[in-house]
Amino acid sequence: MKWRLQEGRGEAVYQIGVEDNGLLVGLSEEEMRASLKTLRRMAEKVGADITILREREVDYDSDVPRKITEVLVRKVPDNQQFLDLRVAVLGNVDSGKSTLLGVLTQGELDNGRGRARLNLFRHLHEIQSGRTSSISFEILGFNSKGEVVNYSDSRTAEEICESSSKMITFIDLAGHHKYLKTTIFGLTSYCPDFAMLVVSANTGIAGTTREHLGLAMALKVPFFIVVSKVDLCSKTTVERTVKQLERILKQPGCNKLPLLVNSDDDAVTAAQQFAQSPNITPIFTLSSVSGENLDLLKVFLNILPPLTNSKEQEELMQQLTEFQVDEIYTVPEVGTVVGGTLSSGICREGESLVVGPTDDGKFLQLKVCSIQRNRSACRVLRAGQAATLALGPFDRSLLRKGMVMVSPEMNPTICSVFEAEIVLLFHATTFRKGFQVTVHVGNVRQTAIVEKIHGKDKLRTGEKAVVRFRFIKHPEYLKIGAKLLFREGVTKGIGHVTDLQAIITEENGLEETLGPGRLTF
Ligand SMILES: Nc1nc2c(ncn2[C@@H]2O[C@H](COP(=O)(O)OP(=O)(O)OP(=O)(O)O)[C@@H](O)[C@H]2O)c(=O)[nH]1
Ligand SMILES: [Mg+2]
Repeated sequence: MKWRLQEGRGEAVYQIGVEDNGLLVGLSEEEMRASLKTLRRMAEKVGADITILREREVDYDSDVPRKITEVLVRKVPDNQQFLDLRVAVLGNVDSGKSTLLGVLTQGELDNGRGRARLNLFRHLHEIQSGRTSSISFEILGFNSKGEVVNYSDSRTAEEICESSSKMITFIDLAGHHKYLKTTIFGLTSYCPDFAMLVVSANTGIAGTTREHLGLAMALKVPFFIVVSKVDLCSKTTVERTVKQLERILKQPGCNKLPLLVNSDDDAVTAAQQFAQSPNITPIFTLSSVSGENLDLLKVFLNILPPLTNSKEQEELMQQLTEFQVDEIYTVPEVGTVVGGTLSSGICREGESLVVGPTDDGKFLQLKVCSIQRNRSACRVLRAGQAATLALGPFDRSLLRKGMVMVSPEMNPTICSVFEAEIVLLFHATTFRKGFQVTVHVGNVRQTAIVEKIHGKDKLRTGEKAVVRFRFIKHPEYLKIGAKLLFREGVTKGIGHVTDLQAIITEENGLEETLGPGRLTF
């Protein structure tokens, strides 16, 4: 059990009544009771809790009924406060994203006129217009028994963290086309484990839905779908929307296997299969006003495991520290604070790091004074975790989004010029040299100019090529292999970084050199 918990990063599902060779023999009631007792004792020994997920009867040659029981065993790893998952929320404007998050995280149903989302809005203009424009984070906890922990019984985020053994951070994004830049930033920079696409039952696939679906697929973020507002329309309309979704998902370009969730049992199956094969796309149909089927989504979220396994996680933690700066604030009496994600290594309170690149390609020294996760203090941050770091008196004006904070020994490569293998997804006319696009790579977002298209003078929709880009403002920290997305008006493309023209900074003798021997400019 210890090993399985470690392998599953703190979670394991046991099937009782299934033989090692997969034969579903089932157990009689008495045998089951004894087995569960043993399992409970084992769990107690390693400090884990168990929850029964579901029971089913099996057809086995026997007079007494025999059952199979699936049990979730959960233990928060000793070096961690809770299990942690990030879910980005996508979907067209007004599809009900913020409302659903409001209902999940506050524990009170919506009135259909936007009451539930009020707690999530950050700006006055959002309250007035009812539209999300920036990125906000909402937390939903589950305790070790699989019960929801949210603001309905906790007053602060700190209390929620304390009582939870699993924590889901939702990244609420904007649906309106006008805020697409911010939405893409949310999807590329916060490294979500999953995306939840919300589609309103009464409108079906409309507005930015297709675009958001395309983004999740292009960035390879496994997603599930929530058809919302089922209280507003007839059963037939809901079915029509589900059918429409299923059709799109099954198309050759998507190649997904839709899985409609109608019962607790389906929700358990969906979570387990989804984790094994991200091609499966669970679909929920629910209402944030009547609360119909909301429980199924909660069952699913409680079981949903992280996709990276413990070995990958371990390897990431062994690497040098690298923190992506996504947000910058000034907090009275604390000073400069940055928000973002630790992409590798670990970061401790009091640690010295360097931040950059600045406009002239430098990295500056700083000290991490304190760390907070979900608004509560935390001494050690581990790879994959999002947090805010207080930097004390460090001058805020020297920072910008897209910078990285790394260990001083890392010697990060920065560049203004890089090459990427791209596919042009859509373009109205032709894509050629001299074209300017907004490039998104992780938390980096900057306008770049197309300097060269290798082997071609122009590119049409659907074509592939290796393209050389030059950032127009300042150098950035990029890594070979990083996923890239670019856009300008209707032009869109995806790809990955294949080579960089590294800039060596002043300390090393100020020169622009070629990449490590591969690049021919
Ligand atoms: N009847 C009904 N109304 C809902 C439901 N979910 C959301 N609404 C209403 O739909 C409207 C839009 O909801 P929002 O949550 O703001 O939509 P959003 O997807 O966050 O929109 P943007 O942030 O602008 O992209 C609000 O008035 C909600 O009260 C639902 O399940 N049933
Ligand atoms: Mg919203």
